[in-house]
Amino acid sequence: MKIKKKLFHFTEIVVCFAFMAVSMDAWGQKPADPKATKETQDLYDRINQQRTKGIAVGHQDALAYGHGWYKVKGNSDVKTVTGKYPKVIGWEMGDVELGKAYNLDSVYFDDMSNYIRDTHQRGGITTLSWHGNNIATGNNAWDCGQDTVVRSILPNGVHHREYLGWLDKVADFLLNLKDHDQKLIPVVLRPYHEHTGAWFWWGAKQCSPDEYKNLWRMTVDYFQKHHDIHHVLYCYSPSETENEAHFLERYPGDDYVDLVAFDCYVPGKGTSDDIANYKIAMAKNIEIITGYAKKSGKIPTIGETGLESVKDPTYFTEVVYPLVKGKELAWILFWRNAYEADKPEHYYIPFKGHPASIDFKKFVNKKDVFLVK
Ligand code: BMA
Repeated sequence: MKIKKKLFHFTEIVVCFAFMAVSMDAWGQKPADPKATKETQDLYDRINQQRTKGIAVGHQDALAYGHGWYKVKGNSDVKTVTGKYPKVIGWEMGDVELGKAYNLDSVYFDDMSNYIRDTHQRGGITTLSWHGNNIATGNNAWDCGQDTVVRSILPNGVHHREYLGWLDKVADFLLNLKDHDQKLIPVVLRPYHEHTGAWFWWGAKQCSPDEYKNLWRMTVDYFQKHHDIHHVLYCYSPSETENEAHFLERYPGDDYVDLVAFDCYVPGKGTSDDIANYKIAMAKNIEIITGYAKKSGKIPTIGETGLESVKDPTYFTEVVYPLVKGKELAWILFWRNAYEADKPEHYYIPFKGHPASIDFKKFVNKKDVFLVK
């Protein structure tokens, strides 16, 4: 009897360890790139731990400009309101492929590299998007009138060679991101985003699922094999999708992705009906990405979101927080606070004195919401 009891305990322990091993494995624990640098593995671990502690707050272009200001050293609209910096900062590389000194929103790439270094030193995380131009027409990323651009970029396409030249420029920028010890700063790249929509040349009406997957794989392979870039984690971020099958329709594969995300904004003018629809869309898409994350071991995060002009003064605590609380999402990135005089209403984080700033402070003071000093 006694012996039997002991055996039972032993079996229990074995089963328990086996279960732990399987569940740990399911969370990946490793970047998809087998040659990822140690710093990249560290970043991956930090992001993976972040999601278990709570959600980090991100803001696009946070250090370069904000509502009513441009290039003021040490400034950030998040900091003015809360006293701290966003833990995640998004940057945009559009126009780097043309060899320009500044991006499509007039942020100098040299400044961007310095801001990325500052963020890294502060223990923050950098995520990069790329609204690359339409190589076939010479217009911007939003020129989506053709359904042949992606095909023309892929191997044997008429623009293939020229496009590799564009990727070289992106690679140069990535390889220039170094800390004070000349070590490459690991970053999260979120290329060809919102592709389930049809407003960019890589969108759902502009290329087939296979063409999209091949574009993604070609880009990652070129960075890793031709440029030896191993300090990048890749984030797959469609716009809203209907279900997991839709989410995965253009997914390039687990070997090419580290984080799974989606972009979703409050639609229309931000009325209460629009906010109600946003809540439904957010809840559904959070379920899709966290569900897939659990199966695949990828890290779930919110690629882009926001309510333009933050018209609802309790948007952060009453709308966002209940949606993200306890969902194990690594971060939520709010879109930019434009500085341009002709875009006074284009902002997603309240600035000092804004009616939603008190609510934003309450949001960031929650114990499971994170900024950095
Ligand atoms: C859009 C707007 C544009 C901007 C672009 C790329 O959502 O904010 O004004 O140029 O993103 O950052």
